[in-house]
Amino acid sequence: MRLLILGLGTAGSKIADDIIRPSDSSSRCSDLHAIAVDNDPNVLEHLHHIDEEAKFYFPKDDIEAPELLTTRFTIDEVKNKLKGFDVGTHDAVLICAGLGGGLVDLVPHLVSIIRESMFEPVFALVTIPAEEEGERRLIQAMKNLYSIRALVDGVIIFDNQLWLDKARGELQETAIKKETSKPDLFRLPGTAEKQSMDPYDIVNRHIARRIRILINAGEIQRQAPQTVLDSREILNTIMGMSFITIGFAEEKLPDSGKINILRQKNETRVGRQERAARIVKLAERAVFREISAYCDFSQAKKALILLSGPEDELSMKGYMAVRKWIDESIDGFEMRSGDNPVSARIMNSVSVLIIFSGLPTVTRVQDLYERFEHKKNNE
Ligand SMILES: Nc1nc2c(ncn2[C@@H]2O[C@H](COP(=O)(O)OP(=O)(O)OP(=O)(O)O)[C@@H](O)[C@H]2O)c(=O)[nH]1
Ligand SMILES: [Mg+2]
Repeated sequence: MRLLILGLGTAGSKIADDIIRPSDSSSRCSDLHAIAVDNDPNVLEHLHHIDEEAKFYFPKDDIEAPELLTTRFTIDEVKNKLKGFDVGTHDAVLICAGLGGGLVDLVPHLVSIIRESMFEPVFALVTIPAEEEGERRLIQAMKNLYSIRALVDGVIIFDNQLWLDKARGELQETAIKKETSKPDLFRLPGTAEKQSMDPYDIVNRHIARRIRILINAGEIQRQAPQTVLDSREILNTIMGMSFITIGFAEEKLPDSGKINILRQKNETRVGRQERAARIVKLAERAVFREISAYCDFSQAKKALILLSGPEDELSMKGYMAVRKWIDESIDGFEMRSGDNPVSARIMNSVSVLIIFSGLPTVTRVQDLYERFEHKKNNE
């Protein structure tokens, strides 16, 4: 898919940078362009994949004072950059931002600039702040969310609370592994290695991984899929569909040394059953545990299922079972699905990605909404 990605603020810029990061497996890189706007020069400096001339520094005070001339000219600079792309260069525009931050306030300006000169649908990818960030940010985030929803063609929601918890868990796990793998002799008490990895970086990787899988779906491949899902179908699933969540679960396959034994096993009835069960389990994990934000997907209007992995591993039986389950679970009648066979040398894992769209709300948003509504009523 050809995407123009606009990263606003620290969260948005970092997510945009991660989405366009070239991957070792992606020789068939699609047409991606990214622009970053932030009020922290240090953040802009450390974006590795976005072109220098696509990074815009926007001082904080200027954003808060829309009447300032400096505000106008920074917006004009971004506008010129956007207008520099030929009509038809992209299939869609994706605006990434952290709700509750400062730069998210630019969304209305930018959407109107985009609508002036482009026909492409505009989507937002937003993060909901974690509880520890305090009530003020949470309330601001809710306001931002509802105003953005009215302006764009769909809002993909990631819950930072859920994903930070997961990221912290992952960091702890690696720390423990490191600790136990070191011989006692070398362990110096009190000098544990400094955790250099920011949990947000892990969260951003999880977010980017989901978007990249979608971007790559339907690209020209050496191995033909049984059911093709192209960019148009992905966009049709999310277009005009309010709140959107993305579930994704992946399982590594045994390394190539074992592949021959695996092949033989694949031919057996037990092997076939195991492969089908793997797909079903991954789908359940994607929906119940590894989803961008928990939601009641029985309220979804549309859904999309995408299987990726080595062709031999993409069990048709498993695929059909997942299709039936999702189709019967959602409220609407539009469900799309497809597979993305990838050579085992490039991707030694199987994954299931599931999109729910047309959600009237998601669990955390509903929770925040009820909490703050109640508070407002008591005031
Ligand atoms: N997923 C993710 N969320 C982030 C990251 N950094 C910040 N956030 C979240 O995004 C929200 C907005 O923060 P920023 O993106 O820094 O906001 P901003 O637009 O740069 O504006 P400031 O508040 O002035 O920094 C925060 O409340 C966090 O919940 C990040 O790297 N990844
Ligand atoms: Mg910031």
